[in-house]
Formats: sequence, structure tokens, C-alpha cells
Amino acid sequence: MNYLLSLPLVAEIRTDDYVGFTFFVGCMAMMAASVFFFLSMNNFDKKWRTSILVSGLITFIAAVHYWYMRDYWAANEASPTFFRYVDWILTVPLMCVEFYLILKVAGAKKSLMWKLIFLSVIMLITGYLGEAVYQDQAAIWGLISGIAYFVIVYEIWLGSAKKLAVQAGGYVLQAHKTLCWFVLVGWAIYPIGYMAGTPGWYEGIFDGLSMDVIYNIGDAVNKIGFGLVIYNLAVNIAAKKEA
Ligand SMILES: *C/C=C(C)/C=C/C=C(C)/C=C/C1=C(C)CCCC1(C)C
Repeated sequence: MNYLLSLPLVAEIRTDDYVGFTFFVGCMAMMAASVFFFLSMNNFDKKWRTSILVSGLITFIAAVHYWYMRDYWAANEASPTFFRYVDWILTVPLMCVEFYLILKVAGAKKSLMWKLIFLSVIMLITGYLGEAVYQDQAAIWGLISGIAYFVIVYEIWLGSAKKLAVQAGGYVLQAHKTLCWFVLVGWAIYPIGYMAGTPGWYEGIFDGLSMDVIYNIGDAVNKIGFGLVIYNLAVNIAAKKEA
């Protein structure tokens, strides 16, 4: 029994542990963003409240997972792959829901939402298989994942989602475009992390980069950024109504 008492209550974090650092900062940023989105919800019309609620859910789910990942890293100094992908499988489909919610004004159908969700789930499951289960074949699983990613990019940039955004016009079109850039550039951070952390033809290119630091930066940029785009859209529309 007594040996338990001699264990430190809080793991020591080295000053050059950038993974540990980004897990702590990421955790706090996700918590702060969640409080911000939840508390600002009631400033808006019912239609936009759901979108902001979903923004808050995305950062809140991430905050809970970062809480665990932060601890896991501090205790084991190993990638918390399981928690990482559980977080993504919940939050990435919610980001697809955000596209649907803002395009509903132009008559977006649920089928568009399910299509994006389906593609995102394929992208994440194949990524998990390459990262955690069949590491020897990480390159091929990453490629399949990348194809699903490109179909999502196509759908929102040029496909039916784009057409709806153009129909909606104004602030909705503007927000849709910004979200499209997040998916094209912000989400492209993840395959870089994957290549830095798995074996494959790309070995050597990303030497010295830490998969977890890259994923943590990607999460902060994309989850909080996405939420702020939606928040900004609601603010703009509310201001237009008052004017
Ligand atoms: C909040 C979490 C987000 C936005 C996570 C996004 C994750 C991706 C876009 C992951 C993509 C991947 C590829 C395109 C190929 C390699 C495997 C993945 C899963 C890292």
C-alpha cells in the first residue's frame, strides 16, 4: 500500500517536451473555446444556435480527449493513438454536420450530410488501420485515407455543397469558402503528421518532426478555427438584421 504514497501526484514534464507542452496548451484552449461557444449561443436566433452548439460540442469533445491524452503522454511518453482516433471519429463527422447546417438555408438535404460523414469515417478508419493496426502497410492505408479526403475536398469545393453555397450567397457563401480553405489547408496538416509517425516511402522527408505535435497544432487550428468561422457568420447575419 505504502508505495502508492511515494508516487508523484503530477508527472514531471521536461522543459523540452514539446509534445507534453502542446497537449497541455491544446487541452486548455479546447476548454476555453467550449466555454466561449456555449456561453455565446443564446445571443443568436434559434437557427444559428444549433450551429454554435455543434461548434462547442466539437471543442468540448476534444477537451475531454485532450485531458486524457495529456495524462497518457505524461505517464507513458507514447502516442495516445486510441484516444486520438476516438476524438476524431466523433468530432470530424460533427464538422461535416456544420457544412450541412449552414447550407440548409439553400435547401441542403440530409443526404449531403451523410455523404460527407461517410467519407470522413472511411478516411479515419483507414488512417487508424495504417497507424495502429497494420503499420507495415501504413503507406497504402494512408493512400486510401487520402483518397477519401480528396473526395471530401472535391465535394465541398466543386461538388453539390459548392452549388448550394453559391445559391445561398452573401455571408453563407463567404463562410463556406473559409471552411473550404480550412479543409484544404488545415486538414492537410494531418497527413504530414501521419507521414512523420509511420514507416513508408516518405521516410526521411519528415524526419525530426513529431507526429503528436503536428496533430495537436492541426486540432487547435481546425477545431477552434471552424467554430470561429460559424460564430462570425452568426454575428454577421445578426448585425445585418439589426441594421
Ligand atoms: C479535429 C480533427 C480533425 C479535423 C481531424 C482531421 C483528420 C484528418 C483530415 C486526417 C487525415 C488523414 C489522411 C488524409 C491520410 C493519413 C491518415 C489521416 C487519418 C491522418
